[in-house]
Amino acid sequence: MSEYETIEVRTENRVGYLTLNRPKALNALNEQLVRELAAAAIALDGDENIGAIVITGSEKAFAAGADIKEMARKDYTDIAANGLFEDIRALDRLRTPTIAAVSGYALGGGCELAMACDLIIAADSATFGQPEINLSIIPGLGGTQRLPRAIGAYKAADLVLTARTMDAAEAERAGLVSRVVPAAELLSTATEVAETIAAKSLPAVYAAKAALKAAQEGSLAGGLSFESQAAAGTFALEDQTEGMTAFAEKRKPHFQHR
Ligand code: CO8
Repeated sequence: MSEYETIEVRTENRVGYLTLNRPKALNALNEQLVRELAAAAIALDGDENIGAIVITGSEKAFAAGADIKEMARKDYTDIAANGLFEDIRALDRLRTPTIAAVSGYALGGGCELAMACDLIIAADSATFGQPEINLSIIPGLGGTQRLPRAIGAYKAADLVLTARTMDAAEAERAGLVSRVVPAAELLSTATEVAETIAAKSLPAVYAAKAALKAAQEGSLAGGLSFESQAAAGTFALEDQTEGMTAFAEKRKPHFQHR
């Protein structure tokens, strides 16, 4: 029996797959799901044989938000004192690249979960939005911070303040989505992207991800300084020698992830 009730976990070809599995609630995030997702992601991140993590849902819903029925009972003091879904921050600390493979609804906490990943690959059926304002709450899992960084202040304000949603094509034009593919090709494309990343030198990928994250978080000067240190660090890798030797010898590199 799986140790998790609300997600499914499998691994194949150096890729870990985490599938949200609360179909009756359109994969709405509850405390148990977020806790299980974080625990499974941390376990995959600690496995040297895993080079990329795919997070996905069902055809109808990546995740239709936080679980409104569970949240309805909470008041300010509950959330201020105990937090809510704080385990989701674990995704920010992963060294391994994460890919959200989004089909159907990615709303509220679902959109925020996708944005907590490094890449977002969307089916042409995907719908993104932050409709929290309709419930008289606001995004609380990163939406007001990551959406403006991804799509710009004015488009983000449109989504967060009016609750309107974007289809996959608009989300791609706006820069929220890495690639849009026909729904039937979503998982095969996410797998191809994940396996491509997982075949690279793992420590070089860690360095690239860390430098990309620095671009989201700090000043340009701080980010450039971080990048130059991280880039210098990749020259300490055995895989750097192998990668450059293989290029000169016109062959494929054999990375040892060292
Ligand atoms: N929470 C709980 N249950 C849900 C949710 C949800 N977010 N979304 C759907 N469901 C349930 C429905 O209640 C329904 O259950 P039942 O069959 O028992 O009635 C089942 O899933 C199927 O849903 P629908 O019948 O509504 O399916 P439709 O295809 O008609 O509609 C929609 C799909 C448009 C996605 C619709 O379900 C919807 O609008 N859902 C809510 C979307 C939403 O508002 N999301 C934002 C939630 S708030 C949030 O995410 C805040 C995060 C930050 C909190 C942190 C604070 C600190």
